[in-house]
Amino acid sequence: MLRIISSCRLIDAISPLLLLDLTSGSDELFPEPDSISEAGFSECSEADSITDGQQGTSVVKAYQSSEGAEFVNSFFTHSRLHYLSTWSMELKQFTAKMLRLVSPRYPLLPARDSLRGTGVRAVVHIDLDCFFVSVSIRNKPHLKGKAVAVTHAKLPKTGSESKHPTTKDSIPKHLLDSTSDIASCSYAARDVGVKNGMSVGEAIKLCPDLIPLSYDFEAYREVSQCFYEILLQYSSCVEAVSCDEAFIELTDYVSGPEQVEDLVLKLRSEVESKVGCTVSAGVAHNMLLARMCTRIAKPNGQFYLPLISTGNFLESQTVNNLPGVGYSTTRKLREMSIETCSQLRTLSLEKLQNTFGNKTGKSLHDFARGIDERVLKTETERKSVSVDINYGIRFKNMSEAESLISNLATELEKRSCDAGVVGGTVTLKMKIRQASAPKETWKYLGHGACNNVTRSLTLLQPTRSAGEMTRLALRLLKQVGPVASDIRGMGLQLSKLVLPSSEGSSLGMDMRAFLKPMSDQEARYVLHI
Ligand code: DCP
Ligand code: MG
Ligand code: MG
Repeated sequence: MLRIISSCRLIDAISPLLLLDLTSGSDELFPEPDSISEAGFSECSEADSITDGQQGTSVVKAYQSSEGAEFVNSFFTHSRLHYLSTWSMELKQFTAKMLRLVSPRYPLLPARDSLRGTGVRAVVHIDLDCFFVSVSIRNKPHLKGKAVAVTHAKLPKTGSESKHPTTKDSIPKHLLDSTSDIASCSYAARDVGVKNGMSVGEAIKLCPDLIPLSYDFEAYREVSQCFYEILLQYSSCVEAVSCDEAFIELTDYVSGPEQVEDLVLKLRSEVESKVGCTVSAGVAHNMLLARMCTRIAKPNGQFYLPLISTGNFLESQTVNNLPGVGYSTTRKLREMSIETCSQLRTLSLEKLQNTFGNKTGKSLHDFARGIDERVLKTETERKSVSVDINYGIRFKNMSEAESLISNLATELEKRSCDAGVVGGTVTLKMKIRQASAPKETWKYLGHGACNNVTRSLTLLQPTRSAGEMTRLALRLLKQVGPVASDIRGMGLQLSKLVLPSSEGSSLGMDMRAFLKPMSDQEARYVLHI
């Protein structure tokens, strides 16, 4: 039987259709992993434009060689995608390390008593509700339940919430035109159609009372850390996904569905009481279904899907609810008249693989049937270090592109040093305006429709020297030979990572993470346990 539990409601035996109605709204609930990749070279990468959408008042201005280093600095200080990808990597490393060092608060049950004995898993996907907003309003109780959004846009001042415009006609035109995006919005804002990732202009038309809040990156990082510290006390099998999202496996800690639900309820209340933000969870027998269940559980709820109800559950799901199915896959499937998982099941594996390639085709085939054999990834291995900018690039000539490459290489050297690695392959990534795309992008200083071009060189000796990486990247730039004014984004990446030879490059990366001295934060956590 399907069941929703939230802190204020418990609904038994509810129909899947009704469940979907309860949660309709955002389709950004499960951003595909690459939509928060710092590279931003994904379908929805326009998200990192650091602007309030008004010419001349953007936080980061167009690149100029004379201010190249400051540009790069300023870009990364304001880029939320940069923070998100950095945190995600740090939290993966923290989780992997702590899992080796500490035991969770709850003892494993003997195999015959635990769910493991039954062969059915209890996988939990957990995600904080409107994370940036929740953190920002923790100490602002008067904003609870209101339509609030976190954005760079300079809407009427925070703190004067009662004074800001209440009708569409009284909103200044520049705000209605603002292309700045909304990183996170409250559920009250979602009720009137506002979504994460929407432009402020669009959002304010739907919700003239929208209350803007600025970013508080330090607080987000702090809350994430605390969130993970709590998760690690519930299981020795935790996969960090992002700053507000993780999988935890409870198979060895519970003997049946009721126990799972109780433990998840306990975990959620602990998160809420310790970090002051609500969290939702999906529980199922595999990662795919657990993730899909969280969507239904939101906000501030949990949703448990018994194995026996899987078929019914999938009947009601549209293909874009499947993790990893983004805009272009959904569109391609729609062209084939496929909108739901049950329709997807009518396509043969062969047909799917011919259309989408072997890997994606197989995933689509399995996911449509609720099949997912993945186990949680508790170890992490860093594969690359990169620096990418896809905002504010409007070069007048090639020497500006060359100067950005040199500044990116300096930043890449710094990041590689921080990560303690050198790399054998240097890759230059570029976003180049598509011939049909207008020169003036819809989003001020955004990248618009682009072709992504990457070129790599592999070295005999691994490096992280800014000078050497610049030299190689300039060679690659010459190979591509783009028109300077068509370049809209540039990135440098170092891969085939090894330890610098003085530290013994025979060790694997995760072994290295283990040997690294504990940070204060990690030590605090271990002591706390
Ligand atoms: N985020 C962002 N830009 C993206 C994706 C995410 O700024 N492209 C940030 C803002 C979100 C946070 O990461 O608050 C977590 O992302 P979620 O997808 O979990 O979105 P929310 O937590 O805001 O909402 P939900 O309740 O749907 O999880
Ligand atoms: Mg979230
Ligand atoms: Mg999330």
